[in-house]
Amino acid sequence: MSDRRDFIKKAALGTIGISSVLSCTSVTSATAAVPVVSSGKKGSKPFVISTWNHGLPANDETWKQLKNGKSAIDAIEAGMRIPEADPKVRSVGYGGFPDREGKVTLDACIMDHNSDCGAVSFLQGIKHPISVAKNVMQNTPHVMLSGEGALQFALSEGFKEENLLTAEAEADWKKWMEESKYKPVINMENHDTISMLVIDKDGNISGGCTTSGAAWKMHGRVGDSPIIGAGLFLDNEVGGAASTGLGEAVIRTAGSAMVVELMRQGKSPLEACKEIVERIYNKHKNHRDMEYLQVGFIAINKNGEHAGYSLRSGFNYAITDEAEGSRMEDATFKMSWEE
Ligand code: SD4
Repeated sequence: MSDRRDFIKKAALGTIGISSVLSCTSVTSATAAVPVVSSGKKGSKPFVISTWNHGLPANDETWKQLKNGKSAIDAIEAGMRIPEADPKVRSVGYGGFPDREGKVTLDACIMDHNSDCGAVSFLQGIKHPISVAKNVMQNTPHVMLSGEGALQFALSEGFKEENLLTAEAEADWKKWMEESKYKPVINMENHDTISMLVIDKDGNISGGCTTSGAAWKMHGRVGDSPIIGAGLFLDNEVGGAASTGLGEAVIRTAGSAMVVELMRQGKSPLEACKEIVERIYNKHKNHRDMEYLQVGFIAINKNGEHAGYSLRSGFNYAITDEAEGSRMEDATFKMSWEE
């Protein structure tokens, strides 16, 4: 256990190369050391927000598509395909870390302003789960398809089956197998889902989420990201929320749905994210997951106010609007990794 704790602490301090903590804080402008309180900001329309550094190129693509008159759903899909296709992004799509058996298994969902939604979970061999999720929404009577059924559906829709395990990810998996003796390692640097929320020019809210989930997970494990209400939720009358981090904790607390409900009751996006992170902390402070627990939320409301808040330090998100273009913001957080 102590080895793992040391590993997590080192990761939080930015001493491990593959750490998203490292990559995120290093790119985040001059404010890296001091978290920015992000609340009460009135965004213009359209407005795009997404998790982590890989959110920047995704936001840019989504923004371009919105400006070209594409629907928010098509724009979200186009944006999320960027990190899905990038082998350097080790937590989404092609190049994502595999599970314990060396299989890359993917989760994704998408939701529009009419509360229509689609999702895929435990999907293998298809590089763009966000697109399959969109097709589930648009071309089936269902919300979620999983595993072999999701793959068969994707193939029937013309998607191509391909190997998603890159040589680099395979090498990391083999190394992990040696050192960790097949135990799961769940912590921040293995948790870099991209979740995105969009307000279109008409003020309508949509969102999406795509991930390879927790690295080295058990085969068959599905996280929060494809689950409407956990990894993503929106109500066009109120706002939207999406998560990143340990999916088990977010599922246990219906995280994103709860953030939206708190906004419905009048909380700001920051207040709502903070309250749910506090709730997750309270439910987990004596739980076996606590030593490596990290969760973060992004949220927007109908006024275009936005926020990001996480349990522990190191979470950031990309925002894009007309006035300032695309940039990163550090989320405020409850506690450091040392606490
Ligand atoms: C999961 N929540 O599968 C996802 C992973 C993640 O940032 O969010 N990474 O548990």
